[in-house]
Amino acid sequence: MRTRTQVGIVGAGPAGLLLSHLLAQRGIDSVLIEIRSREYCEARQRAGVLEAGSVALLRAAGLAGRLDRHGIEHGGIYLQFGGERRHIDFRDLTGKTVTVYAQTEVVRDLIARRITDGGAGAIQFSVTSPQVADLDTDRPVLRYTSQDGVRYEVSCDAIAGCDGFHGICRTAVPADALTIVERGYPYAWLGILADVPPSTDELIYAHHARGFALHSLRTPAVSRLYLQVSPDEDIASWPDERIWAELSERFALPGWTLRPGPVLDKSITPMRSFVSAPMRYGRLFLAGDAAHIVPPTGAKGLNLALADVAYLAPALDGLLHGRPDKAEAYSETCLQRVWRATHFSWWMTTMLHRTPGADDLEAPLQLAQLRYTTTSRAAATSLAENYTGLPLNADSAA
Ligand code: RFL
Ligand code: PHB
Repeated sequence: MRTRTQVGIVGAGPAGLLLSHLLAQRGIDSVLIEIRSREYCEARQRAGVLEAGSVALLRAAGLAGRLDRHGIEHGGIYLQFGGERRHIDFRDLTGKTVTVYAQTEVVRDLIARRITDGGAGAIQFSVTSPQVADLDTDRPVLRYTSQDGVRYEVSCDAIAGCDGFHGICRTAVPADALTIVERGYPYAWLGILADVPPSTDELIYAHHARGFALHSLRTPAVSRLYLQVSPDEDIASWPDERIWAELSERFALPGWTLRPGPVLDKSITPMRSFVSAPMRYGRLFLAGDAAHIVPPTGAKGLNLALADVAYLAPALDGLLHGRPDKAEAYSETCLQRVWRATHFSWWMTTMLHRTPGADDLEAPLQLAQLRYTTTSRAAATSLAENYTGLPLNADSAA
């Protein structure tokens, strides 16, 4: 079946969902396709920290009803190293905060709103054989087979590739039109969701001779914790008791105990830095993880995805109405922010993780940097400014 829309969007993660909402608010039609089911998208455990700018963006887009009720504002983080736990006070250093609100909740809110506004067909879940073509023409094409088996060919003015790191959009660009920069790290994160109140009032990032650990949370009753493990680690060799024992050891401080509880979800995530540039090829615009990946230590991935589409929506609006300047600036504008976050995430990651087989220099350098970051107001402010987020491009709020 041949149909027509203004913007074809591939992927119903945070980037694709927010883009379709921002376009609808501007009176622009989109078709949003997703290979997974709604239930899968709503259950996938991922990020938990929203920058102040991301919260402001969701509020301005009328999407913050539940976020404002259930999000937990945090005014800092702890850095733990060498037997001490030091607080970095974001409010004092920058006047800004972050909000703990799970990506699963952001995605649930966005899906519910798109379906309320656009009807049950606003998002095509569980599609198969998605394809994009004719990207270097002004009528790019999106093809897919719907859940009920109908093959669609959608003629578009532009296509947004919001299909994450493993999607089809980036790989549809001729290889010689992209420059890819990538580094894999020799460690991974084993993450758990636990049905137990957090043992801390703010996130703890812990440096330890046995490897990094992070104590985060989802709600006052649910904790989220991570352990540095080897990238080829078999999750079967990590029964719950072993995970809690290892976490307790890495977070240990006199007079403090980690409360264990039932594990609700368990997974291992590899870590990489990846940037593919430019973020545009003809009428295809890449956004979020489709174009760039950061290791999760800086809590930046979700925030970058939201920032990309906050700029992309007005850029596409302009492109469709004879004002292509923002579309032309899209890639460069986003990449500046992406590279800042790539540096910050790399810096946090390499300061806190133990490299297997590292020489004797690594740990003392890390400890010196951690001590400096927690005792120099200038150094602490730099961390706080990057963690709470640099301002969105001025145009993006328009
Ligand atoms: P997503 O969320 O991967 O969504 C892409 C969607 O596209 C679908 N898809 C396709 N659909 C149609 N056709 C195809 N061919 C398709 N191929 C794929 C997928 O099913 C999916 O629904 O990308 P998006 O929207 O760019 O969002 C990016 C974020 O999800 C990601 O950057 C963050 O989760 C990263 N991240 C964190 N970011 C933060 O800002 N703060 C954090 O605290 C944080 N913690 C994390 C994280 C990521 C983690 N993992 C698991 C990678 C912690 C972890 C453990
Ligand atoms: C999380 O809560 O999932 C989380 C928090 C901070 C990070 C990464 C993940 O740096």
